[in-house]
Amino acid sequence: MSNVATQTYPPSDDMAANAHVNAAKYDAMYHASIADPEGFWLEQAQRIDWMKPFTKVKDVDFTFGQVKINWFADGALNVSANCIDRHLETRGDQTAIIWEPDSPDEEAQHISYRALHAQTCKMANILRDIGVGKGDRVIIYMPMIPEAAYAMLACARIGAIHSIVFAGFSPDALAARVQGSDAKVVITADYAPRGGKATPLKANADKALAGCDPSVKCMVVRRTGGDVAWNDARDVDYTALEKEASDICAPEEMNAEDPLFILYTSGSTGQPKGVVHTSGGYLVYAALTHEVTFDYHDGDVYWCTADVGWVTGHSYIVYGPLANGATTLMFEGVPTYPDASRFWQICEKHKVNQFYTAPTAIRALMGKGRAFVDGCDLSSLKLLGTVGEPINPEAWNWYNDVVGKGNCPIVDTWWQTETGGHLMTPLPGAHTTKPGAAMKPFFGIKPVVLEPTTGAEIEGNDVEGVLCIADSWPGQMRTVWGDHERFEQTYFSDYKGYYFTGDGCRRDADGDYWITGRVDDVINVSGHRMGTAEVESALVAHPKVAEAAVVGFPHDIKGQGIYCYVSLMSGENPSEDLRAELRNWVRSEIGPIASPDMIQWAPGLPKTRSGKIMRRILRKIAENDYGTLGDTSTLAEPEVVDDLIANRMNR
Ligand code: 6R9
Repeated sequence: MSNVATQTYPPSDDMAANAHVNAAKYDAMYHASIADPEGFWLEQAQRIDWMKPFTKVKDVDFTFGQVKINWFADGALNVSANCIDRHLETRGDQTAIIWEPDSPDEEAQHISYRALHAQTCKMANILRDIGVGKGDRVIIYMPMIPEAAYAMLACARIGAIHSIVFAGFSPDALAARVQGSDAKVVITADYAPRGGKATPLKANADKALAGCDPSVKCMVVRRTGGDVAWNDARDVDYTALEKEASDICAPEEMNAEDPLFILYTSGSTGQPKGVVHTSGGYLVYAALTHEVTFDYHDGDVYWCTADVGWVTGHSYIVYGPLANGATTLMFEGVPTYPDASRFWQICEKHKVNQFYTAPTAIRALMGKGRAFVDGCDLSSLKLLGTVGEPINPEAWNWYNDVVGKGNCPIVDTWWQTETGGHLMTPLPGAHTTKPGAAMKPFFGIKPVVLEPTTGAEIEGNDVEGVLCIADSWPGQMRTVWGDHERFEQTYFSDYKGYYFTGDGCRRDADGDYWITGRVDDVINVSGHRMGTAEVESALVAHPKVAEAAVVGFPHDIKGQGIYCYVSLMSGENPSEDLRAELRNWVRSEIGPIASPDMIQWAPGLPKTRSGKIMRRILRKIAENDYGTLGDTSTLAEPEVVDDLIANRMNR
């Protein structure tokens, strides 16, 4: 991807005049946030309601071996009360959530803040009744229905820690997360309608729970009313109980540093990590970034197309928008059902003002042609956002021209599950954008570019290296659930004294930032993070597979595709049937998002003499760029490379 902008886009006069933050204000606020973080965040923390005020803003140590991150640590609050109760007096009848179902023939719902309060309290009371209390873990495995938001907010209300598992994950992946977080309850739905098909979520949960502690309860929301198996001793019928449940539930007083949620995400090694976010700092950061990045104003209708199974859904469908008293749209379906105009139909129908999606969706829709967009009235749109992976300039330009008609600033927001909210993004009233650039650090963020091998800080502009952050911000993850050592090892050991993002970046001649992609063994498939090690361990769990190595390769729509090199057990023969079997195997071990795009039979894998797989070489072959393999003389068996090149699949 090129990272030099041919054309740049300054803020419109209207944006510069009316946005929350213009260029001068950004400079002043950014400077203040770096010069005096305590003063800056003390002031910003006033945007939420505290049950007990804090006396200390920040208590942080990034030193490897003694990493601690605390914000507003002796304050107390309740996140659900901040997202709901405090809005009741001023905007009780305002729509909090617009819910758009999978099928356009089903009616959309408008849920007011008052109704959101009642529904959240009911869910909270039902959870309490089945024994969930402060600090207990609750797994949420749900379609994109309002009850998913009620479940999140209900947990927050009673101080339970939620952990959402994307509904596209397999029973095995669900079971691993139930066990890893030692959850008391799984909240699910009978079925998850998506793109006209219905995933049997309850049946998946049944499979997962068969391998978990028998005390784990399963609470079921009736979404379609379809048939499900029922275990009276374990299953709880939410839809039946909801009718009788009380709609009043006092919010629990929570410490600022009490965990709000755990979200499992892929790393470069082994099992997914449980990223832990806490209450006070996370909410302040999600709310501030939501308001400033999207330039959200009272009365706007805001839509983020993510799923609540990902961090984007946490921060920018639920917590950030609701803390700001916004109207946030939740969509159950997919961009191409019933056809490729669905996103734009929804924008027209609900008069969406800010629209936030992923480059992979933009590329897929771009491929369907502009007629699907042109048929819709998109005049309500004021701003467009992207997240999840680097956006290629072609997709950026299409988004800008065809969707935004040249009138909507594009905010390319770079951040991670670990960061809780945006770390780098242009601000619409302040910054000239460049297609493909994440541009500027958000308030309080000190990005540094390091030389990858020495870790020395690279000063000046027009430089490239690994991206680290020099100091903490309130939305930062606090630990890995149950494994603080792994937290320090993953993020603070490679480059001492810094938070290591795992991304590479370039600071251009103007001092603007471009994210160049992961520098570790994490690949980004359709904006979803996937550890290559996870796919490898799924493959080698198959009885016919001896060894596997997985790398990413450039994919037109997905950004990166999954390329697998597989060595079979001796006596096993490669075949198309076996290929299909392995593909299905990985889908059932992890989920459809991990489905291999290419499986190459590899009689041998290139290894160093010490037995380490040379991924650099495998990446080159998968990229069909084997002319520049570099030095292969340290390989134990250089001839395996010739075989892999001869039989490469991506030509
Ligand atoms: C929010 C989210 C994080 C990784 C991150 C980076 C990539 C996200 C990006 C981007 C370039 C952007 N990424 N946004 N790369 N430009 N605007 O996506 O979280 O699922 O944890 O993924 O995604 O590589 O490190 P998560």
